[in-house]
Amino acid sequence: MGGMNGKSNGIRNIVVLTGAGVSAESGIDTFRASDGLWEQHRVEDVATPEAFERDPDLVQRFYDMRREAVQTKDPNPAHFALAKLQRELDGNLLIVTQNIDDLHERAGAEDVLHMHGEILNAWCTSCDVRSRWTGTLIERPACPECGDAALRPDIVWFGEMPYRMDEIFDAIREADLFVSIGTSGAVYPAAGFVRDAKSLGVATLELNLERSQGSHWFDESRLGPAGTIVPEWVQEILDNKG
Ligand code: BV8
Repeated sequence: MGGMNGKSNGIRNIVVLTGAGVSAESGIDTFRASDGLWEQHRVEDVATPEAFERDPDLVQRFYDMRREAVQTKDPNPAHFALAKLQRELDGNLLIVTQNIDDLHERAGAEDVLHMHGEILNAWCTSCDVRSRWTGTLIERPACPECGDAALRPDIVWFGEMPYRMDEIFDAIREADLFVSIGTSGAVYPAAGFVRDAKSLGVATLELNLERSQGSHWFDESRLGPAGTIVPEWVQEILDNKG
């Protein structure tokens, strides 16, 4: 099967799935690391619709904190390399991210699919409109569209269906290569994409600091910090454009 380095084996369309690890070198906490988010907060207390029902202040404060933090961080070489690949690849590169930060876009990437939502959006549960939001929600501000005090973070919580799943499956079906970057493979349906890709005969590559839970499903795993191994891999692909 064609190498992952694009040696004129016609790798045109690529789907990249990213997780918290691609933003770690930008200073954004990952989830499962020893000092990760889930060490400080119980998922069921802050990232489920039931938690929001039970204690909306706790949930709003959790996301207000992360919304403020994201705006103090900058993209790293992994984000910039993926934006470069998207610009220079002959075919199509879809970046599917589990991350709620906007670092891919700030590095110049377009067409980023946030399957778990975006921290810089507020979602009105009254009029269903999503509005750009950089401030806090704890004080129950009015929806810019309908005026109702019914804004929640535009985040896919556990038990809720991720966004734009059909588009993701269509892109995987059209892809020559599926690449997973900086994710532990612990959360579904994202963690199942590698198997979907494999079953469709798509080549699969993992770029991660350590082996993920789904490592054995990948044709190749390269281990190291994303800020180093992603630019290296991108250069290989571009050097070998058919
Ligand atoms: C749903 C937004 C159903 C919130 C998130 C099948 C089997 C078992 C369970 C399930 C299943 N199907 C569904 C479930 C339940 C659940 C689930 O998967 N539970 C897990 C815990 C077992 N899934 C759901 O609930 C999903 N919804 O199934 O809906 C449905 C069906 C029909 C109709 C209605 C509903 C929704 C899941 C989405 C939840 N929201 N995020 C927020 O951010 O606060 S998930 C959140 O956690 C992230 O988005 C991400 O997805 C996940 C964290 O994972 P990672 O990003 O991978 O981060 P992690 O810290 O774990 O790992 C970091 C990795 O990076 C590590 O491997 C590390 O080595 C590496 N790394 C670190 N530094 C670097 C690095 N790599 C490179 N360079 C570095 N420098």
